[in-house]
Amino acid sequence: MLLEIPRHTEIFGSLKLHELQRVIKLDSGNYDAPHANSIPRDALMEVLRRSAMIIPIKNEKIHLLDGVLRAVPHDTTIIIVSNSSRDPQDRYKMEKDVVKRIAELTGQEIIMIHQKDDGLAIAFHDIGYKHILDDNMLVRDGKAEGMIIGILIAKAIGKGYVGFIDADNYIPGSVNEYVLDYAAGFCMSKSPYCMVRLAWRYKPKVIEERLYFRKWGRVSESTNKYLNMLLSVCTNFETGIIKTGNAGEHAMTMKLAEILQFSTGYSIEPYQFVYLFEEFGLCAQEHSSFPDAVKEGVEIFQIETLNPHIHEEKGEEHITNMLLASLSTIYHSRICSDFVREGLMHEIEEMTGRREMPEENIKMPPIGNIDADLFMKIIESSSDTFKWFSAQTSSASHTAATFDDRESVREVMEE
Ligand SMILES: Nc1nc2c(ncn2[C@@H]2O[C@H](COP(=O)(O)OP(=O)(O)O)[C@@H](O)[C@H]2O)c(=O)[nH]1
Ligand SMILES: [Mg+2]
Repeated sequence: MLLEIPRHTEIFGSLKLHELQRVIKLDSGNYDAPHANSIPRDALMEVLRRSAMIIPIKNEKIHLLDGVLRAVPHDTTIIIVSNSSRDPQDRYKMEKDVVKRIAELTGQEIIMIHQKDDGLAIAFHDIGYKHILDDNMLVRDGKAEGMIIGILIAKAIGKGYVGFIDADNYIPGSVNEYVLDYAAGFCMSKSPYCMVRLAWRYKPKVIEERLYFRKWGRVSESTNKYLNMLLSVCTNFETGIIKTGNAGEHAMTMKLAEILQFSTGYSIEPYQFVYLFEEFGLCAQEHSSFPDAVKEGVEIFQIETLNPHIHEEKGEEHITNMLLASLSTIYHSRICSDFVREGLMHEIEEMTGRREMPEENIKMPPIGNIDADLFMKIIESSSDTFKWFSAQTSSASHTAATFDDRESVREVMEE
């Protein structure tokens, strides 16, 4: 793959924020271009083998999930965390049927679990991570909560990289590109603490019966503006470098995933920036709980995809809620200044007609100290919905963790 070399990089404490890079060519063979980042095919494949793609899903069209599953490269493990309804129609069962068929046809390793599984709640309870549980002692609703489950499973099966793919994507070819873009980002990184965030070249919409290739949506525009303002005020140098504040499609090294704090629901993505600013920005370094990351540095790549992004339109209320959650996460940051807060308040007033900032989003601490093998063992023994499809001939590698009871895997395939 050939990618532009970023012309500019913002350095903020231990953070390296690279400017948006465009994909010049998706498959460039092994051509070593003098004025671009050239990533050889083999290097991409090696990263894919050590990656898991996590698909959070809640009541999406089954056709869309089917397309997404077919698009993820074979050597990457897929982890589906579903919060879909089970009653009156059991949508999880429908999802499981599709997954089973694809796994049997393709031999790809696919793991799936339901977010509201009692056994999952028991696992979180027993390993002492109750921050993710609700008042009923089940895992709380929310996309972030689903993502954390996926990260822990990926850790247990020894993956070094995790990426996230939404289940409501209409273009399988785009999904295939996202996975390769993630791998390219990791290949460019000089630090083991690395995040890759994608920006769409276009997000097409039908306007007056014509397809209009829109560049930015309302939520991204506003979130990016205030994240840039937060950064500018901290460094005293104005910047517009952040273009991926709400990037649902993003990936990170397991080392970075282990030290991130998470914010609930849809606020998870913008909060990743806020948290990284707080933890690794200028003022925070001396007191960091993660001296290794401070020393190595945290690198963030932003890649503009070649393919357009077409996903399910979820309506105005969804957009407003997502924007409120994003802005609130910036407002409540401990490094947010009065100047930025005033701007945020004004934005919210324009949007809702009320001068009222939503409450602070729930935060969940880093998962680095969790014994992921134990977590997985508890799930395997007490979960009703956990399924692990893996053909014995699959080339997927389980590098760090191996399981005594791989028998159960075979059982699943024979079911
Ligand atoms: N596991 C899980 N996934 C969720 C939840 N809520 C949303 N999702 C999924 O998260 C992905 C992104 O959500 P979506 O509503 O499309 O948000 P948007 O694309 O950012 O507007 C989709 O695949 C959703 O089905 C949840 O509570 N749990
Ligand atoms: Mg979506």
